[in-house]
Amino acid sequence: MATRKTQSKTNVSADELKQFYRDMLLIRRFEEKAGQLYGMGLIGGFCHLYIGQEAVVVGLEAAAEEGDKRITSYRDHGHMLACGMNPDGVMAELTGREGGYSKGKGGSMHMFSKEKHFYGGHGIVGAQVPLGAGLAFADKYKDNGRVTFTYFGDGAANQGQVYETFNMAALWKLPVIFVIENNQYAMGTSQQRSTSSAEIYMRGEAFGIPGEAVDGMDVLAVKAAGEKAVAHCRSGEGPYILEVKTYRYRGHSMSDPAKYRTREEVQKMREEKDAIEHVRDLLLSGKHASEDDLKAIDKEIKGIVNNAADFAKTSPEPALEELWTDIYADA
Ligand SMILES: Cc1ncc(C[n+]2csc(CCOP(=O)(O)OP(=O)(O)O)c2C)c(N)n1
Ligand SMILES: [Mg+2]
Repeated sequence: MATRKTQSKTNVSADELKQFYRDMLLIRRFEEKAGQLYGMGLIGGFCHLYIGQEAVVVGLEAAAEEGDKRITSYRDHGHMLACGMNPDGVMAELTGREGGYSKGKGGSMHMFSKEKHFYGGHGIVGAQVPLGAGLAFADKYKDNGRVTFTYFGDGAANQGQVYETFNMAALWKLPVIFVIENNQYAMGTSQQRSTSSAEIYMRGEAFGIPGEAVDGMDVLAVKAAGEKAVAHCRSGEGPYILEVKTYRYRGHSMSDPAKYRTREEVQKMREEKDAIEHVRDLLLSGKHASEDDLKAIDKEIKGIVNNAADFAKTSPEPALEELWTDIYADA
């Protein structure tokens, strides 16, 4: 049984380190902008920000190959940006405009990209887990060597359908990586209050699924663990569980009063564990980049995010006729 707890390191080039910095910063700045637009009343409905968790998707995308699939929950903007979806289209979907990924009719939790193999955006907690196994089943059937990253939270990990999925995925040796993004909270409920065993990565033992816990604030450790999981799945050995220990800095959603944890707890994480600061330090201390190099990246990202916000404000609202498209009934 290969269940264990590691904090692995990997050797990366200066260019890759810069790319990690850039990709994580894009998510952070995009989410900050989304938060601002929400505050201005330009985004309606639910909006769950990913700030703090950036190293999870950026590290795992670095372990993925073209054609691999990903599916996640409602906290999904980071996953979309990390797999290369266009920030303009994501932001315009948040504001409910025609130029959005779902033509302005889906919003934050309902975006998809066939081109980037991104299968959503799911608002029902845990629902994406069996769907992710289904995607992997199709790949196994086609024998195409692809792997599916199925992301879900620590709260979702207590759901029954997750274990029905583990059973079938193990039985059929499906090429699926179950990525548990353990940010320590499910809405306002801490892991200590909701979860009998803190070692969620061991939850596959009964099914013979190996699991591993990873420091999710360290993008290099996430990438290394991702590569191991991908190699396991691609070799036909079946599913793998990665419990990625992370933290969200913002509330559960934009309407969260955040009374269940102290400001000091959040501040401590930001100061001591921030994933972007970690890579920034590695770049500067290793002399792989100068302050000016990083400023140039910051400026480039600011430009991309400002353009996305402009696009999201100026793209028109969907036409009335769009009410009758993309629906099951024949209008
Ligand atoms: C089946 C179902 N039950 C309850 C909810 C309400 N709900 C939305 S998010 C959430 C918490 C999920 O926490 P976690 O899985 O840890 O993900 P995180 O929000 O931390 O990313 C709950 C209970 C829901 N959307 N679906
Ligand atoms: Mg959680």
